[in-house]
Amino acid sequence: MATEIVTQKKKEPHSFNVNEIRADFPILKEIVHGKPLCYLDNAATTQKPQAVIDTIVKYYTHQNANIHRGVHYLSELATKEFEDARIKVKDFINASSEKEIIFTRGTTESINLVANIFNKAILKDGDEIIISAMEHHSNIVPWQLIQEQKKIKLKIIPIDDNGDIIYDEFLKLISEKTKLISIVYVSNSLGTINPIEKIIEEAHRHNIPVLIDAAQAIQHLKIDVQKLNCDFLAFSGHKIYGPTGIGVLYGKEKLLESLPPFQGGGDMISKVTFEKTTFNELPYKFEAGTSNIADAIGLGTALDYISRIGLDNIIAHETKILDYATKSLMQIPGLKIIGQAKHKSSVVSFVFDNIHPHDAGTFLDFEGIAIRTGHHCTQPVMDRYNIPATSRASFAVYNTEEEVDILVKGIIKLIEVFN
Ligand code: C6P
Repeated sequence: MATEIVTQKKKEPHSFNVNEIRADFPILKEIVHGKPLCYLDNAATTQKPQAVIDTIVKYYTHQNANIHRGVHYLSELATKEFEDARIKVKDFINASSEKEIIFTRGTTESINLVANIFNKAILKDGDEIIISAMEHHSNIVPWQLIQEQKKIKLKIIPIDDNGDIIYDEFLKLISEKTKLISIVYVSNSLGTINPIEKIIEEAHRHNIPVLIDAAQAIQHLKIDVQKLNCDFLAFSGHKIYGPTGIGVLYGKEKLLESLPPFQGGGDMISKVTFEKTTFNELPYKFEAGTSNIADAIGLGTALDYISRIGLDNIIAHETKILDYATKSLMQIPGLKIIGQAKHKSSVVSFVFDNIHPHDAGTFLDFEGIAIRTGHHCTQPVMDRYNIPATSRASFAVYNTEEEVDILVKGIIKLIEVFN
C-alpha cells in the first residue's frame, strides 16, 4: 500500500567494531575469482551499507513522485524526504543554511557549475585562475574549456617530490588578476592533504574566492565549511557510502545570490513569459529539471550512517590502516610509494621496478583484490613523476589490517611470478 511507509529501526550508535561495520555492507561477502573480495578501490567509489540500499528500495516502493510540483500525498512526501536530505547535508558540513546546498550529479558537475557561472558573470580576458599540479581532470578541463572562449590564464601551484604543494610558489602566483583559487583538499592519486585553511586565509586577504574539491576529503576528514570559510565546496555521494549520480555543491549564500543560473528549465524559475524569465530562490535557481530524488535521499541515509559511527572513530581507524599499509608496502623490495606527504589520507600509490601497474592490477584481481591502476584522472601528476601510471590501494571504514596483509601477500606473489 502506497501510504504504508516502512520505518527503519533506529540503530544504537556504533562503538567502533570493524566486523560489525563490515556486516552492514552486503557486497563485502562476495567471492571474486574464488577468493573473498578484498576491496581496496574506495577512492574510486565506496561500497554501500544496507541502510542506503534499503532507503532507495523504500523510496521507489513507497514514496516515488516528482517533487516541488504536486499537492498530492506522494509528491509532498517525496518533497519532504528530498528536502530533509538537504538539511542532513547542511548539518554534515555545518553550512549556515540549506539555501547553500545545491544537489548536482557529483563533484565533476559541481566544479563545472562554478566554472560555467564564473565564465558567464565574472571572467574576462586576462583573468587568472589558480589550481594545483595535483588536480583531478575535473578541476583542470572545465577551466580549459573556458580558455576556448576567453583568454584566461591557468596558473599551477607546483608540487615537490613528496607530493606536497610548494606553498611559497603558491604565494607568488597570486595577482590582482586572480579571480578564483580552485584546489583539491585530498589528492586522489597521492593521498596528500593540502593545507587548505592556510590557502583560504591567504586568498581572502586578497579578496579571492576559493573552491575546494572535497571528493576525497568528505568521507575521511571532518569538514566544517563555516570554520574553513571556503566559498565553494564540491563532493560526490558515491565516495561517501551513498549512491552514484548525486553530489553537492556548497556555496556561500551571498555569492550564490550574486551569480547567474547554470542551466535553464523547470523548477529553477519564478515566472516565465516569452519576453522575460525571473529565477527561483536559492538553492532551486541552480537545480533545473527533475532532480535525482531517490539518490539525494540515499545520500542523506549515508550521512546518517557515517554520523552514527562518528567521524572521529572513522579517522582513527583509517589512519591506523594507512600507517600499517604504508609500513608494510615500504618493506617490499622493488616497490616504490609515490606520494609521501607528511599529511596523507587513505590512499597509497605505488610503482614497481619492472612490472607495469596494469599487469599488477590484473594479477591481484585474480587474488580477489580490487585496486585501481592507471593515471587516476590525474595525468599531470604522472608526468610530474615521469611515470605512466601507478597502482593505488585506497581504504575505507570497513577495511582491516588483514586485508592489507592479503594485499602484501598478493604483491609478493606478483613479484615472484613476474621476476
Ligand atoms: N576520482 C578516482 O578513482 P566524480 O567522478 O564527479 O564523482 O568525481 C570526480 C573527482 C574529482 N576530484 C577528485 C579529487 C576525485 O578523486 C574525483 C574522482 C575517482 O580517483 C574516479 S577518477
